[in-house]
Amino acid sequence: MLIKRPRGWELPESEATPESEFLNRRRFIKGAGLGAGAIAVGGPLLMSAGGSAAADADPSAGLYPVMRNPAYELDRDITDEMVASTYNNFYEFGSHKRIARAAQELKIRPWTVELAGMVESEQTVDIDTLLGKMPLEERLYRHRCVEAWAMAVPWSGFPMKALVDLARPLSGARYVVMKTFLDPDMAPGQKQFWYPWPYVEGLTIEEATNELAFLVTGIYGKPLPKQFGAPLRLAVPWKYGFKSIKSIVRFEFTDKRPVSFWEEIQGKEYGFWANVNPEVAHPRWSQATEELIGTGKRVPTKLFNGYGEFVADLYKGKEGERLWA
Ligand SMILES: Nc1nc2c(c(=O)[nH]1)N[C@H]1C(S)=C(S)[C@@H](COP(=O)(O)O)O[C@H]1N2
Ligand SMILES: [Mo]
Repeated sequence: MLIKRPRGWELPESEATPESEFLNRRRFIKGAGLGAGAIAVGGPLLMSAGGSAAADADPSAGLYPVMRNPAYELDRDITDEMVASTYNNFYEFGSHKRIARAAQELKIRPWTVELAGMVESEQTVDIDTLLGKMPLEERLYRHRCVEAWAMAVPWSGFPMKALVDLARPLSGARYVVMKTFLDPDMAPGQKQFWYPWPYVEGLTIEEATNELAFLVTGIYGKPLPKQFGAPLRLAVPWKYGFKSIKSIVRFEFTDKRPVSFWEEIQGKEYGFWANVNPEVAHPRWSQATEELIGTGKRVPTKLFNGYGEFVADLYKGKEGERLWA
């Protein structure tokens, strides 16, 4: 009722708002004194997909929506917002898909991010300061879970390269290790002592600075709902979904390859590289096709999840390694 306007993902590609007009409209909205609150209230109340309707206003709400970068095209429809928002993997809140409600317990402010290890000087950055510095944009990305389901969503965020530049790694650094928060009282899944909490993931510096590596802060034109890994999660769409770590509190630069969460639990099934490949089966199922959640459709899986043109060169000369899953 406040501002009736279609948002980017509600339009067919061909009708997407040209940049200039988009910016003018944002200026108009700001000028008219309608702040973040107005825009957030206009959207569907998916924050409360989990019930706790008092969904504390996210202080970053005024930053969204952000302009779409048209470089990343989809070959499928965007997944319905309610479907994507209620089908998540976030083991900190349960080892099944319906964790959206439980995940509302995640406290996302105050939130700081450490840039540590082999860097010129270690820093701890407040998330809202970080958001103010980083070049926010929207990207349509596919996401392919190793369990053979997939979605396609409009993430908002910034290239991971911008964060690596902010961190100023030393020349000897070869990997970036990322960690999720550790707070078993808030996230009951972390009381399951047989998992090696906190969740850890890693990329090489070359992967982290590849243009596709994206740090996500929003989705569907709004701040990231908690179940997606607010306030900061990774999206590396050419790799299986478990690499895309949620709710990150620390980036550590190192010269040693880390052992990631799933690799530690079951190294035979989940490796470090975990690039999508339809021809390399998981030990317990085929990776040839994937289910597009919410549609009842299965489609063929693509090498590198269809992103080979961006990332295949990263793996030249590494053919002897276990590059796939
Ligand atoms: N901290 C953390 N990050 C995580 C996970 C998790 O359980 N905990 N699950 C991973 C897996 S297996 C997938 S498929 C994606 C799911 O992201 P989505 O819920 O936004 O679709 O998050 C990944 N990141
Ligand atoms: Mo996954």
